[in-house]
Amino acid sequence: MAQSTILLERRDLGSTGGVWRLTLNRPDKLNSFTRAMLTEIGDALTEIEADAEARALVITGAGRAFCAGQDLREAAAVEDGEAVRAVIERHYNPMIRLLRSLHIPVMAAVNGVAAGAGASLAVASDLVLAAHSASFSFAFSKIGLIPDAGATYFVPRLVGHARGLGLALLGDTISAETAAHWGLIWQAVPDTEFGSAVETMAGRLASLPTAAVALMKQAVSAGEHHSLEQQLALEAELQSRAAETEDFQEGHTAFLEKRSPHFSGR
Ligand code: T3D
Repeated sequence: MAQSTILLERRDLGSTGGVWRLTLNRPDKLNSFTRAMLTEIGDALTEIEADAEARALVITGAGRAFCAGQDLREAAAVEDGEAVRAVIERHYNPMIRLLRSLHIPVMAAVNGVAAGAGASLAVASDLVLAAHSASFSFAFSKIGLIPDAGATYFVPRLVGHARGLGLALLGDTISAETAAHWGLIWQAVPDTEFGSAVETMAGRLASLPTAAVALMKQAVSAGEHHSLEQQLALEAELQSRAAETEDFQEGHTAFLEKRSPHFSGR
């Protein structure tokens, strides 16, 4: 696949699978999204989903930014409601759906500013690590738009209605440390430790019982809109499937043998 606006790499873990890394790669424009880039991201996520041996995905940005959202120069060229609807329905919404349906854990490694739909992409990931110098801005109101790419869904669920709506209304930029303090992201780490923290976390995610992770993600997502009864029934169903995995056998045996488990993801 010809790739110019993203970099896609797969680090082989031998018999236990591989870790994917998707780098948004328009550093001179702060990795803002063009149609071409969104198409490449969609293709990449489809390729990753088809990789039955994948164990984790890391999404990050090249250069000093994570992603500054929609490329506003490209958007200006097609500026009307139907064109915006089309790009959302053809690109942004499928990207978020694909990301959320991946069977593997997804980490956003936020190396710098995450603005607009770039911030939306980050918070749609399963776990967000950010460098202290990174920041988050749902700056849509500054250009007369509303948050999209799932931000109106994820942000209030992560930080609560008051802060979620406040971030949307004011479009304020918050630091990585504030984002962590508010529960928008998992952790903010000093810049000097960011690279190693990302590698360590990617390794941890890749060593998880991946089949159970997929079921866990399904359960937690469904819990957002289920009643307790529905969720208890779903947990029983999904737990019975987790209990049929090789990793459950390994985890159980490892406990009894007083050793660390070595999960294969199966
Ligand atoms: O429109 C639709 O299709 C609907 C979908 C909308 C989804 C959205 O994401 S809307 C929100 C779009 N994003 C923004 O509003 C953020 C715009 N960017 C900024 O506010 C600032 O660039 C930042 C706060 C992110 C960073 O500021 P700073 O001072 O660190 O950098 P800079 O100098 O502003 O940017 C550096 C370069 O990147 C610069 O290019 P130049 O002048 O050197 O050639 C700048 O124009 C470019 N850049 C940054 N963000 C964008 C961008 N170019 C195009 N689109 C951008 N979003």
